[in-house]
Amino acid sequence: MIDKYSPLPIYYQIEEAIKGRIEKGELQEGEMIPSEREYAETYGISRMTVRQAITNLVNDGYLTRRKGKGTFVANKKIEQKLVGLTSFTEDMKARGLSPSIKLLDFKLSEAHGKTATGLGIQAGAAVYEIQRVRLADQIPMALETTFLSADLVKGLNEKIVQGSLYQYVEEELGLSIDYATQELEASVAREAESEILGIAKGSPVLFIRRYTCLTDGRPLELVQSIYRGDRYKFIIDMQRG
Ligand code: 16G
Repeated sequence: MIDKYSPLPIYYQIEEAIKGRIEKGELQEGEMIPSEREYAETYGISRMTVRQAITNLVNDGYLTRRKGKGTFVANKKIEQKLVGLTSFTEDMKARGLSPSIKLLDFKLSEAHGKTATGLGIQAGAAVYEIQRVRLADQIPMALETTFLSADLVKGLNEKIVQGSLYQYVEEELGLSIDYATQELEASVAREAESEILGIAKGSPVLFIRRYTCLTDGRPLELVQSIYRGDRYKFIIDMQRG
């Protein structure tokens, strides 16, 4: 209920009311919320005030606006803690989601420039270049391009990379994965990426680069991933001192 005499601004009270309904599940993911006019009438306030509340909730990621359609409850993002070195398959399973893969490209080519340097191999040496869409419960989450030294990751084929790469590396090849360095950058989806990920062109995405090493010091992989900004959220715990 709105309290016009409260020191809390009315738009804030509306925001809290809508948030509360989302948290209680009275408004479900993907559901269309009432229009500005309906809210204004229900609460006896101006549409401007409602608009302010809705805009704040859109900016905070609780709601999404779809042009010409209305405003909807946003999908809950996958929260990924940046601790420990895990694979996509492990991350999804740990959440009770079912991981799957759509293989877009699998090729053997020659390493040059940064790829060769990054993988610690000679220019011209053979590399696998794999492009995979990573899905959780059938929803595309990320587009991943992986480079691996063909000499190190032996016997790879199209079937294997439709399952967990880390599992193959550890269980089949007996290699021991040690650490990774990861960079995260904000970006927007280009046309091809947006089609693959099922989002609008220009949508926010996270561009991630991972460089992974084995315990014997050999570089295992160079990976470039594009994660959907509307589905993913990375969390880092920090300790002072
Ligand atoms: C994650 C890693 C990727 C790794 C993959 C292995 C990020 C940004 N990337 O997607 O570097 O190759 O896991 O997953 O986290 P898999 O074992 O399920 O194939």
